Amino acid sequence: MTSLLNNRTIVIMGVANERSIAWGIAKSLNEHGAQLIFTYRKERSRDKLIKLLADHDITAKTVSCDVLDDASIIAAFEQIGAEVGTIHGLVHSVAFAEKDELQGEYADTSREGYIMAQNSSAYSLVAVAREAKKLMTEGGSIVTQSYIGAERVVRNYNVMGVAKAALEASVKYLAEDLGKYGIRVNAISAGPIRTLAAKGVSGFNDIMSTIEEKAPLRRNVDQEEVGDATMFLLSNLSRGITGDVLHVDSGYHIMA
Ligand code: NDP
Ligand code: N5H
Repeated sequence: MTSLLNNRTIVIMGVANERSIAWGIAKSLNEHGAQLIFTYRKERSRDKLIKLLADHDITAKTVSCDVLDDASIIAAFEQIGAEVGTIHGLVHSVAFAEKDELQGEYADTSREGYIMAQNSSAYSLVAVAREAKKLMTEGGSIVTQSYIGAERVVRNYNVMGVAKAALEASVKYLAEDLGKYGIRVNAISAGPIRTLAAKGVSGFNDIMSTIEEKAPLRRNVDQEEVGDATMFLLSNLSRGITGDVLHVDSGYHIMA
């Protein structure tokens, strides 16, 4: 395997279990020589992470971070700074919306549900980018995870679509702010992948079938494909790319 990320330290947020997109990313970054640090919210996620790391012979620190809490974010990045000094990359693979908001009409979204989705899924990128920047003293690359529901109306995605639209706009504004420090900010827009967050959400199976029927590649994507594309955006190979959204979706987004 190549060493595209040798001597790069990268923070990964959002591994809940082996199915997480963030875990697919972790495997790719590890294969390419990166030193990894993980943040988690729930103790259950930390326990899963520790087992996954042991099973894959990866040595990495795990740090607690709830993206709804500024003090927790600041403490997490202070701890990361104390451990490693400089970081070169950040993977933001975190989102949350209450289940009731992910069905029925968007018009029925509650104020609390709207704020929760925006806070967890969009503002969280702004807050963590600000802290990560302090540790990116040699430049860096930040990558977040979006979905086509940011661009078009996808049934049931509702409040999360509006949060992802804010996330993608934040990618552009952050790219402009951080570009002068040699820090790039991009998003991946992944096709549907069966993960814990996707579990039990209405319409997920139908959307997977639609991709098999309509996407140019006539198949769904997996965590490894998103992992490799994220690795590219974190590596020097993508050094001229910032403020962009790269679709890893079997080409589905080009179809009418
Ligand atoms: P997972 O359930 O594996 O990951 C979601 C993660 O979000 C969990 O690790 C969870 O941590 C974390 N999280 C939620 N709220 C918080 C919080 N307040 N603070 C810290 N962490 C939090 O699902 P995915 O891998 O599917 O999701 C990762 C990203 O990919 C999300 O942004 C999602 O929108 C996006 N995406 C997913 C697609 C899919 O089809 N699966 C398609 C396109 C984009 P914990 O459990 O510890 O709280
Ligand atoms: C059109 C669709 C299907 C319908 C909408 C799904 C939206 C999913 C996104 C959010 C992140 C799911 C979510 O927050 C679920 C929670 O209410 C309940 N689950 C949890 O709390 C679990 C335990 C934890 C781990 O989850 C989180 N989030 O912390 C979209 C799909 C085709 C694609 C998809 C699933 C996109 C996406 O953004 O994830």
